[in-house]
Amino acid sequence: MNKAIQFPANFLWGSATSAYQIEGSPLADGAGASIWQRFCAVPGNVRDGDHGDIACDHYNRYKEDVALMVKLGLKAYRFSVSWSRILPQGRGAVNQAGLDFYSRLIDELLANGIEPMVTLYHWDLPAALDDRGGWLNPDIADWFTDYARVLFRAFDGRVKSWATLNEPWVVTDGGYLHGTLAPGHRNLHEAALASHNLMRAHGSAVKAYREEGKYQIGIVVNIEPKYPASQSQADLDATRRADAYMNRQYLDPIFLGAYPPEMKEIFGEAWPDWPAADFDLIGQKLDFVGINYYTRSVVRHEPAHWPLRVAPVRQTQATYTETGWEVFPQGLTDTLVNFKQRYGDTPLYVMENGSAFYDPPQAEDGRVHDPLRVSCLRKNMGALHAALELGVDLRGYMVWSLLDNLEWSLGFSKRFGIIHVNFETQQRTLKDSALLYADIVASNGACLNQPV
Ligand code: PNW
Repeated sequence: MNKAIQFPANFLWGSATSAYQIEGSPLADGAGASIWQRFCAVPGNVRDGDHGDIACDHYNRYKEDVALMVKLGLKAYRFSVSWSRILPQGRGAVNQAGLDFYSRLIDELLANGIEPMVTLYHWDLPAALDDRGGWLNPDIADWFTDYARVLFRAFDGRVKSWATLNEPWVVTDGGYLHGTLAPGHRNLHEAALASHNLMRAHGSAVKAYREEGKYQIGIVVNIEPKYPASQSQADLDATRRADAYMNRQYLDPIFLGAYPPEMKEIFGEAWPDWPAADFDLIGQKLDFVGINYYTRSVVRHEPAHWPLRVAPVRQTQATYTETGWEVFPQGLTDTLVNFKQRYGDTPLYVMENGSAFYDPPQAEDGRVHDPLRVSCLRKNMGALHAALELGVDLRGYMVWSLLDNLEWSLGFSKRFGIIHVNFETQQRTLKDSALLYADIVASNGACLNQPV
């Protein structure tokens, strides 16, 4: 933090979004429904009954949104493809009009010198596949691979950076263990199965990419470093379980060939001995790993909490964001350094990092002042730079998010954007954090050395 900040000349600065959170028009041009469309339609699932039917209307306004990226000087854009736009039934017939939308978006990015970074799965499973069991059906590894091949064949070359899954942990924990996200199940046995099938699907798609593609493929995981609330053995064990469940569950099988032993401690008989051959598939070599970092967690032993027996401990001196996440920039450095120590030198990208805060009403000067987000961004940049200084092979940073958007079950109530979206008028306004980010990108971080 003390050293003058200067990122490498080729550092890839960008922003991230996901399909269901911004696109709107979920059934346009022959698309099939996704589990998120279904989930939003059930009263009580999403705050205020919000849904993604319109969202940021990005499906129609993508050119305007790319123009905003140009204005900010961004060099990359991470977005996801909606599986059911490409394959309305999840498998079988390809919907050309769905491919055409992403083709137009990719062309618009390339014409403006912005590198497209595509995520194949950011949680919006085709509803037709959920009807066949979704992530619980072992056939999903093949369904996902067939879908991935369609995209590789259509776009590889124009797209040079692919990610299979966004945050498998959230897919399982929210979708199959606690039921807070689509498809809303709450079942320990299902969570184990969904996790393993996600990893099989990931590995299978990477394998297919080696036949179809020429550039880079990786995975994106969310990492939340865990710190013990005390040095008692019970708290240390709780920390180990929490870390295994959230952080090591998906990276260990890829890089070390096995799930953490804690999985059985947590899941008991719901965690089977998986076929050994699956780990050859899961362990495909990756070109990069994407890390999403938002917060840390200080944890203690709590026998009443199912199934981890872990409870978070609120930090009385800390700032918390609107999603209840502690502002803890040091955790970003720790996360990147820990990755290097445990798994070695794979190129890393921070694929998401950001914060939800209440944005005061638009000021008279027509600007959106978001001092808390600005402060977080500055601190996170220091933490990011510190990781580079410590020798982490870090290639780029994607801020979450380009636009305020549908924050899943929290609806539109939480704003993560560096660009404000008025959801009544669809007007976009750069927040102060966007202006700061533009300066960071233009100066490769050097602007952060000036006193505020
Ligand atoms: C990520 N957690 O979700 C997602 O990739 C984005 O789509 C989302 O909008 C963003 O972060 C902000 O929430 C996460 O509980 C959801 O640790 C939950 C957690 C982490 C990431």
